[in-house]
Amino acid sequence: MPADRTATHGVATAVAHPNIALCKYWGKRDAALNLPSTPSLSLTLAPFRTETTVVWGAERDRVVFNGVENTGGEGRKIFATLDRFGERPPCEIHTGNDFPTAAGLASSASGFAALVVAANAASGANLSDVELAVLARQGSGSATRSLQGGWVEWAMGERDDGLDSHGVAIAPADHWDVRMLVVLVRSGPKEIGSTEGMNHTMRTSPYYPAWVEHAPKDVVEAREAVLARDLEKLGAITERSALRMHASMIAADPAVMYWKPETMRALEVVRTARKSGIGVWATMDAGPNVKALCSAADAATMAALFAEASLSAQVLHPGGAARVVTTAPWRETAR
Ligand code: 2P0
Repeated sequence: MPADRTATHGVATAVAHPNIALCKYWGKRDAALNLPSTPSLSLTLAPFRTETTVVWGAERDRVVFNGVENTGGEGRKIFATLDRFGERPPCEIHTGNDFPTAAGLASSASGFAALVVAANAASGANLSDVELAVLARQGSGSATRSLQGGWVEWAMGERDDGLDSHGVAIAPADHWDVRMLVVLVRSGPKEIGSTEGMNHTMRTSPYYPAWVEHAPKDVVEAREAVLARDLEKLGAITERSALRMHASMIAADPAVMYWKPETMRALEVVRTARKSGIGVWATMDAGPNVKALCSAADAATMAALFAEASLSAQVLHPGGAARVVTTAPWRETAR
């Protein structure tokens, strides 16, 4: 959906928070349009954030990531996303995360959400929220959920063109004051990227059809639990969605196995705490790190329990939508 007109020059900076799925996305029904095989449901989380500046009209296409020029292939998806805004001049992207990148902490979600919001402002394309959510999805599926704050559902959609498959807020960040603890087991990049991992699971796992069959019901029930602020119900769905997703990848041939010994240790802390009466449930993404969902009141106790097991946890809380923080008229600057 190229815009009719975009600016020749413009600069804008946007911020976005990552999101963690409570009901996971793992697999694509259309690879070209990046349409998912299942619906998913997530919580956008602060204070982790990506900040991205788009210079629309630069000497050449260039990406500077955390202060270092990116000369690898990662820029390809970024510029493909900018191409979808319509005819464009060369662009410079300055982007950075204040949390580990590509470690299963949803950096591509906040990254592509911040990118499309900044590009929309810098280019003057003035696309609607839905148009931006579709562009973010094409960049990286989970990014369509980081455009919105709080509790977000991403429908599979029914249309072949995918225009009905994008993140939609079901409740704002202040609807429910829960906490997500991130237990950082490894901060380096994951061994297998999400896209590759899910494509391989789709092709080779005999458990993949079962994953796809059961996921939609989880999303319906999770939505009800969010709206009713029923942590026990949401927690149970959250943990089983993550474990079923991992079961489908572990059953791939060869297995996609993100788990490390500390992963098991963190999961054991969660299970033991739950047996002792604390309302806490685990989730995991495409990496060995464990996230634990609990009430605001139990977050400090859970952080202490992880510390006792020699695991360090950061406490995140519901965060707001992706947003423009500054725009500036273009001017030539010395580089
Ligand atoms: C999720 N993940 O729902 C799931 C759970 C990882 C595990 O979305 O191929 O970077 O770019 O659409 O969004 C990570 O995959 O994948 C992801 P692409 P993406 O959060």
